[in-house]
Amino acid sequence: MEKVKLFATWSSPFAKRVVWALKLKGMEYEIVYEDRTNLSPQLLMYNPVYKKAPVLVHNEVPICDSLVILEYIDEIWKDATPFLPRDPLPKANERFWAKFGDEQVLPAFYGCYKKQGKDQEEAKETTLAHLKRVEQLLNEKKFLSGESFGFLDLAFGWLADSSHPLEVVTGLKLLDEDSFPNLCIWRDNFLKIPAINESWPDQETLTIKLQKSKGSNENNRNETSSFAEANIGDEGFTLCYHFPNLPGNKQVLSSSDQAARVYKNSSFSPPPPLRSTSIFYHNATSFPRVSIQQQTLIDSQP
Ligand SMILES: N[C@@H](CCC(=O)N[C@@H](CS)C(=O)NCC(=O)O)C(=O)O
Repeated sequence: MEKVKLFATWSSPFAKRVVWALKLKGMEYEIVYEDRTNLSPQLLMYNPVYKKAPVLVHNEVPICDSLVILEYIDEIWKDATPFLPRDPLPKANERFWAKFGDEQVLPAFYGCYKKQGKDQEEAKETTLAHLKRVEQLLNEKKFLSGESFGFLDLAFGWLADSSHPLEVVTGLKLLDEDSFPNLCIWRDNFLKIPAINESWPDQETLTIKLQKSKGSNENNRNETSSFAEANIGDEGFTLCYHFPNLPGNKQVLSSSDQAARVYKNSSFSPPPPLRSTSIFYHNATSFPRVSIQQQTLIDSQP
């Protein structure tokens, strides 16, 4: 009996591709969520070199680094839904672009989210230049790997999955239909694949998560206080924001154009293994500047 365990941080672009791969192969697996800021001793034991998640543990043996894990999964469970071509040349080509995605496109894209002002402008320019290359690579193919979904689509899956939430949070439109028509169609095709569509987190939850961690990073502490609660389910977490100072309204949207799935009942009590922490969240657009002083969550930053 195969024993497959994945150590992952919640909503990580690297972890998600492994989850998608396992689902596409139809594998049963157990997932252990790691807190990025406080990785477990077990994770550190399994990945002593980089000390990062994800790590796949197959029959007690760890495999590290998400792109390496994808190839491993493809080779071990080769009968179901192959990801990489057998021919060495297209295979090398997919590996090359996957590396480009992780080393160039992903840091630039997330840089737009993490940076401000001039630095953000520079990150945007770099991102758009990289995206142009990916747009050309895609040409009019349905998938980055060709006419059927493959390794390169998994490698770039974070772009389909996170681009819209990142755009909502930053207010920057990066992947627009006029400049990147092929990529926009690809994003739609990607998100329609059942194994991906059914996986966490959904777009709305991811937006809330990114909004929250951006607010937390920005450390806006001097505003009207309020509080939020979170509920953790198998598919991620949902937040409920309470704004007692807003007339007649104790539940609000959590970001400019995305509604939190709100819990009406403020007597909500979180199930284990939640832990409490204080974070500060700045809702920049929909509401007056507000900080959230209490939040209950399990979390790991991507
Ligand atoms: N190249 C690695 C990157 C993994 C990575 O950056 N993981 C982050 C979470 S998204 C992490 O574990 N960070 C912990 C830390 O930096 O201490 C991969 O593809 O697996």
